[in-house]
Amino acid sequence: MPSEQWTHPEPGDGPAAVAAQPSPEQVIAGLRATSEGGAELTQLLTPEGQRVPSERFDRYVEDVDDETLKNLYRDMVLVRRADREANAMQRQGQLGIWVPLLGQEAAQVGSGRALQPRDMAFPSYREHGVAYTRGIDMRDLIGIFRCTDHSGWDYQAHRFHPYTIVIGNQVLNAAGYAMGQKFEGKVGDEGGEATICYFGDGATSQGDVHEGFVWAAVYDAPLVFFCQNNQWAISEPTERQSRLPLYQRARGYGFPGIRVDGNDVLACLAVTRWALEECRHGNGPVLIEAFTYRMDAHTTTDDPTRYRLSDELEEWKLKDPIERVRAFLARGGHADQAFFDSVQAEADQFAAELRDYTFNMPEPPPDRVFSQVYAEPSPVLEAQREEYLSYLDGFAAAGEH
Ligand SMILES: Cc1ncc(C[n+]2csc(CCOP(=O)(O)OP(=O)(O)O)c2C)c(N)n1
Ligand SMILES: [Mg+2]
Repeated sequence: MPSEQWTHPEPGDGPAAVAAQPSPEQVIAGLRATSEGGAELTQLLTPEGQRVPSERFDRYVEDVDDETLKNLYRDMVLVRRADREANAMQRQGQLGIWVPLLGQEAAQVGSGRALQPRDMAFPSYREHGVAYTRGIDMRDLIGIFRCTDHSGWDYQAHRFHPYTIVIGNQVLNAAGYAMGQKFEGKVGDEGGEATICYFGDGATSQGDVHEGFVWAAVYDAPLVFFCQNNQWAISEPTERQSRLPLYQRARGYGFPGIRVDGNDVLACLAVTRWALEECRHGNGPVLIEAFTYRMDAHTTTDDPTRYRLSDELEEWKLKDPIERVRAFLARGGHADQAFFDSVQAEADQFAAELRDYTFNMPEPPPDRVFSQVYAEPSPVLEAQREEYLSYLDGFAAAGEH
């Protein structure tokens, strides 16, 4: 049955909603369409851990020796372990919400490790792995999800902007920032600066993303648009975003687009290095579509069993980003069991520290919202602060009687 006939029901169990549900056959037909990246997928490491030579991209990972690859493996294991710990902490009532990155470790670590310290990154809300590569302590990140912080890091120091929840909005910010880099003459040679902007497949339907594409294109801004196509925008599949592969959209704006295997850390590193190099030299922007899969729920408030079959997840488990590096390292004798055990032990320790910190995180005073909005206090804000504090005092006084 053609996919045009698919509709997605509003929440509810009425007959109309049930009739609108795709049949398992329709879902399986869609599965075939979305689980393969197609011939255009750039891949350097197969899901089985075989190295695939690439005439175009091998030169971008020439320096990746056994030690570097082991470090990339370690990065991904640590980030996944922290992600799983945070997910569990939300279930235990310690976090208000968590946004899992499970399955997207290679896209995030590979692209994040391609950046130079001077480059700027604009994330959405799932980029914990990129944050880690920018030197942000996971403990500083967790406050957002415990609702004690809006953003726990100095974005200038880390060259990593605060998380953006409004879908696609950061693309405009990144386009403006990258135009600034261009205007200030920070582009033109090997030492040039570039910006990378992360967003999802669903975000490509937002006006902000299109506007960002247009501005960046016509000003040749040094901007790498890094779209993590994890196949889902909450419950909406990619067929509801685009009739053609997302990377091909770049052509309509006049810049190159490329699809990379987002579960292949080596390919993500190589392709992002290439794209950044293009940007540094003034040949930006570039769109990268990292073809990957969100293996967990959209957030801890979501239940993916309502809208997708577990077959899909099972299929993507065979393409796990960590397992293929492990297979490559083990098969080639580049790493032994002691190495894998030590990484696991380190990851457990990393998670334990995150848990310990979260449980003992100091609660900010209630008037903090007034002290961290503007650089300078103002009489109006000060009056509001006083009013709020005396309002809270009213509860304390009432409790005494
Ligand atoms: C402007 C706006 N509209 C709607 C939402 C609600 N919302 C939050 S996440 C999301 C889906 C985003 O999907 P995608 O861009 O694929 O990113 P992913 O979550 O898969 O990483 C939506 C619609 C929002 N945050 N902002
Ligand atoms: Mg998505």
